Amino acid sequence: NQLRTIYAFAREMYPRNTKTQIQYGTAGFRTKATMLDYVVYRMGLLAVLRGRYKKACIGVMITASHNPEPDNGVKLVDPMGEMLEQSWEEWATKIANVPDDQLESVVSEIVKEFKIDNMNERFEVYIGKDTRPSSPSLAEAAAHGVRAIGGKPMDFGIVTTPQLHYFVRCRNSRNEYGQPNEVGYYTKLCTAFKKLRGDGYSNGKYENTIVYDGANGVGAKKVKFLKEVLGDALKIEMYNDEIIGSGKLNHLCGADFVKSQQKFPTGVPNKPNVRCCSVDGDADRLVYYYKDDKDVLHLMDGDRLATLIASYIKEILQETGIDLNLGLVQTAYANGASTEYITKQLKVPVSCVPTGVKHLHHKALDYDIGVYFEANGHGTVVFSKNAKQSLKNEAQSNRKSAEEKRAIAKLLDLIDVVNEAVGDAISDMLLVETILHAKGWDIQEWEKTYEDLPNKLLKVVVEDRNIFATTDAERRLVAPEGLQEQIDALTSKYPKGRSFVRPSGTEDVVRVYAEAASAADVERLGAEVALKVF
Ligand code: NG1
Ligand code: ZN
Repeated sequence: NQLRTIYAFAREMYPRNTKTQIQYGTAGFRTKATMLDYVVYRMGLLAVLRGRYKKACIGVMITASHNPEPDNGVKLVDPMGEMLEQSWEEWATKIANVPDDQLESVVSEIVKEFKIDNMNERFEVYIGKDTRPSSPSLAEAAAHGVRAIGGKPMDFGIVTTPQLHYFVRCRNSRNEYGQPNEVGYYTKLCTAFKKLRGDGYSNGKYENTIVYDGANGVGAKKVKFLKEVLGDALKIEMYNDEIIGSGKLNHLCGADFVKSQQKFPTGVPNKPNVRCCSVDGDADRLVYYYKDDKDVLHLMDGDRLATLIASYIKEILQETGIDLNLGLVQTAYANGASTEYITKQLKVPVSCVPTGVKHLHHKALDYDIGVYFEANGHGTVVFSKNAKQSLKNEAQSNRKSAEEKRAIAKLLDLIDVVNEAVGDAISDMLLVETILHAKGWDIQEWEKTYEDLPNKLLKVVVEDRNIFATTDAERRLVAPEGLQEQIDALTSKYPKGRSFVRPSGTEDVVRVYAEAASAADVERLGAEVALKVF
């Protein structure tokens, strides 16, 4: 009976009137918003099935992050607030692409495959959306899908992607992680932030004001609340907070624009040497930057966030006298200088994994404390149960000196500033501000820790990007045959030369990354490798 409802509903309200195939990639489904109604409805169905299988609350987020305003997308959030488990991505792709009259049979197939025997249980599905004009009707489609198969949709309205991940995690942790709502989120993060900051809001070269670019999206909307909760503890000067439907979402501003164009965003006052930050359209990425007296942009991207955070955690860990292993996870896009700095100077182990947050997150869980960031500014810190437990135990222990106990308390507060579920621009900003404050640094001091190698990221449009296959965390090609040897020959000509080629998981292009000791060399190396790919 339930199956019949699903089908009838689909045919009437969300028919699949296209032949175009769509794929659940690293960022879920993402395309023109007008193409997504039926896909999102079906993700509502899948979320309930996943929830019954995991016996947990699942999330559905409607967003296309840094894409232009007419695009939209949908992704599912797993019980601990992580990205959907990879093996289910194939089911997502399958259920999204079958004709309407095969929906029933795919649902039955999933039920059978995963031996789902609790089809009458009504788990909650948490739904969130960004500020795109197309988001409300898509969130409604998700809720319809959830209801059609007997689940319980709960719509949180406009929230950042990381907020929705956080709510799902709280819900499934029996509220041990925090309260699954916005008040709970701001309270947890801001209480810890203020405690760490103490009474002295400025310190050394650190000034208590940050210029914030909200990308005309949810990151702007949400920072208004944050400002209220923080009060004087951090002065946030917000720009790019245009209203919904202005068409300006991510337009010439936001974290993706600043990082990929290496340009100062429009809409932000161009004052020299001022600490600025930008978030992206769903507030899960963050970059810092400033312009110098000569109008040159200095960018602190995800690699810089990672090294700053890891170095600070290492410092406090030493003060606690507790032996926990700390590690950093990067992708091949991390600047070689950052990897060298963190391994050789900070002596923190680094692992490299394929592109995609799920890979970074997964690897970070191998450490007691795992810091991970993509160069584009998406990342967070994860703390193992063991780490949290030993910190809590030692905080009470007689063996620890007063000084060590202070460090332990500091680290425990720092954990509460972090959204461990997923990379979170708001939480990451509070974390960076905490560290700069503690160190008494301005952004220039931060920049001095190491010097980035000149680098170049190019897109090459090819006939079929699927012929490119990689290995070694995407750092080497295994197909087409012979191409890797040619790349090796080119890179060996340049001091500190490094280059790799991989098919994009989100666009129909092949990406070429190049890095070398000088700007002139990197231009040459990038162009030479791109020509081989073309
Ligand atoms: P692809 O298109 O697979 O390179 C891009 C980003 C990733 C990640 C995903 C998901 C680069 C080079 N790649 O992946 O870091 O953020 O999008 O949004 O920035
Ligand atoms: Zn994003």
